[in-house]
Amino acid sequence: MNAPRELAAAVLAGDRLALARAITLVESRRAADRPAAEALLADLLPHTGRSIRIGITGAPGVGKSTLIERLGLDLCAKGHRTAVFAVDPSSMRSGGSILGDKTRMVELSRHPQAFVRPQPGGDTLGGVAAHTREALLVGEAAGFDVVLVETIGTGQSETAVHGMVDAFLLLLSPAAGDELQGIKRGVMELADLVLVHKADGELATEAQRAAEQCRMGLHILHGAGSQVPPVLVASSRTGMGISELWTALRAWIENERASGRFAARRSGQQVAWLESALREQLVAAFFATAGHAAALAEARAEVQQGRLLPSAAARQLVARTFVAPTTTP
Ligand SMILES: Nc1nc2c(ncn2[C@@H]2O[C@H](COP(=O)(O)OP(=O)(O)OP(=O)(O)O)[C@@H](O)[C@H]2O)c(=O)[nH]1
Ligand SMILES: [Mg+2]
Repeated sequence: MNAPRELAAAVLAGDRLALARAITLVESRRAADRPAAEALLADLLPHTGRSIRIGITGAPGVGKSTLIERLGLDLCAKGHRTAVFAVDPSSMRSGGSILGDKTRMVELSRHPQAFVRPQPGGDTLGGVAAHTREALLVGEAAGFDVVLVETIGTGQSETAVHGMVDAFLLLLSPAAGDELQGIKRGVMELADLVLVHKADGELATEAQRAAEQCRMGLHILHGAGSQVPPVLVASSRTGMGISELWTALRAWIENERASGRFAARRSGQQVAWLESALREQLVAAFFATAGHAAALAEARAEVQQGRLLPSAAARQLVARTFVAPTTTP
């Protein structure tokens, strides 16, 4: 059961225990697990890429998890199979997992057509993003046709999540005037769709006004003649606007497909993934090369004492790596 080939077959057959095991394997930070993880992924790769991948971001507490649960349950009712992942920089610091201890997706986690994966804590952002990308592929191979990735809109993890999804949804609270100032311009620029959330009770009319303000803001941001992200209004509490959100997401993706941007974005993401993996592995290979620790310590001392220019020291260390025979990590 543990051999990668058997594990892959079980994942493809829809075995949930195998799915959880396979994801644990690709998320493992043990170097010894990498060959098995890569063998598994190689077997699964032909069965990936067929889902719709949606990233969901927004300030803490804006209701991302609640929306995912609501949308996820709706999608399951429509016959879809929904997988949920998270990239959460705050859990990387605390070592905890936001989906683990604060989950509001209780119902979705229990749904037979859903799979909710808490993020493993204690990793770097780059590490988590790489693991989430691979976990997402395992989910697709297991037959999930909608993948939702939650991330907090604080400015660093969005780029990583944007790099692995087909559509990027930004959630705003109805207090949009303040919100727009709090959300970094860069995050606004990444958004493919914007949703003013919690449009219920006393906030219902405020939410409509916020959406209007947001539309104007986006027109200025993107400039005349360019594609401006649709702005929607919804409440996960009442369910208002949730099916419209799905319709808008589908329409947006269909439009991307028809224009060729969908395929271009995915292939661009593959190349970007290659480049970041290459950088990571080069650094790892550098530190794994015999004698480099000593050479680096020596260079550090030289640089500290001002005898050697840091850029020149780096160049010498790199030259040494490419002259000497290297080992792969
Ligand atoms: N009024 C109202 N409250 C909501 C709605 N959706 C979520 N909430 C509430 O907002 C709070 C935060 O919801 P979460 O779904 O945990 O928000 P989040 O964005 O995932 O939060 P983090 O993961 O901590 O960033 C909870 O108390 C929810 O009950 C909504 O549509 N309307
Ligand atoms: Mg959440």
